[in-house]
Amino acid sequence: FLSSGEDLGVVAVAFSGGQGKGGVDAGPDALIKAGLLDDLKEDLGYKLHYDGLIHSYDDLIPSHDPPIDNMKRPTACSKVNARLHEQTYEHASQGRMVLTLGGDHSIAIGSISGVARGIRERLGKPLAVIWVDAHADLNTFETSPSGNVHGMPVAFLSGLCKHDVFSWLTEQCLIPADKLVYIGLRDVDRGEKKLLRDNKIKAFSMHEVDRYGIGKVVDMALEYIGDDTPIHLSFDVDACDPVHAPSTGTPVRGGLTLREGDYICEALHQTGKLVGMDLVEVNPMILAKEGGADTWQVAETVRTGCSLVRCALGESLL
Ligand code: B3U
Ligand code: MN
Ligand code: MN
Repeated sequence: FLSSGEDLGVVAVAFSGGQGKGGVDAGPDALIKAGLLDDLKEDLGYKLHYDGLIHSYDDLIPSHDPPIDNMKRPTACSKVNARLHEQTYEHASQGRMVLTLGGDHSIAIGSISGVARGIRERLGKPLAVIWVDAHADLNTFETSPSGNVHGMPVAFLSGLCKHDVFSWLTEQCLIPADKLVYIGLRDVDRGEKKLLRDNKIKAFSMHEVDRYGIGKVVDMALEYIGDDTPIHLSFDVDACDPVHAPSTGTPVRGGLTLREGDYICEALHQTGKLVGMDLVEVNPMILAKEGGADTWQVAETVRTGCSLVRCALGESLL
């Protein structure tokens, strides 16, 4: 599906407005400082298309941004994602694999919609999304208990929820509900459970990971999506167990081991169908803020994030 396997578009997004905790905007800088992009270039041989910037889109963020219909910071979330959409769309329409480093998970609204539009225009196909997360991020503005947009991206991306705030999300940006698969869920709100059931969305929670093992789960996910569909991997680092990724806004116990996370990424790389990836919710500041500063835990989380991306881009191929 890619015009050349070696071309990689990279967008670094320092955005935290999809939730209330500061620090997740420092995620991309931490990942890049740890050498992630150098590894992709030097070890894995990618030709990087990266503007060298960590985008905070300050020009798009209003000083006053009151809630609309329970959505917090709606204007910032919409404008930042609309700009990011253009960036990932540009890479995808050139036939590049697109890597987006967040930032909180609300940025998947822009990153995935841009890749989806690029793929639709280039190949006439929908984009499939594998969403690896402790949370379903499927709340609508009506079901959300928090009003945080990082808990809503899948509802907007699938078209299950529409709102004027995101009116720029046109039909060709959307992910059909039957091309969406979750892995790693273990903290799903009641309203989200109903949406999952009513729309028959495929989800492999940690229960299924325990029951079948990660190898079988990924096989089943791929079989469900089908052979002819390009895939975007949206990886929330909180899918991994807090042992491996403690420095994130909403850690949930009982998550993926480091190897299970890396395995998902490796297996998706091996399909040759991966056209986009997000790595989000690395928050290098959160533990310091909450009084448990531990540089080792931050380093461990960053190391996990880097490992996931390298595996998705082919690191463990022998
Ligand atoms: N489901 C809750 C909590 C949450 C979602 N995503 C994260 N936390 N990281 C919500 O706010 O929608
Ligand atoms: Mn998430
Ligand atoms: Mn999450």
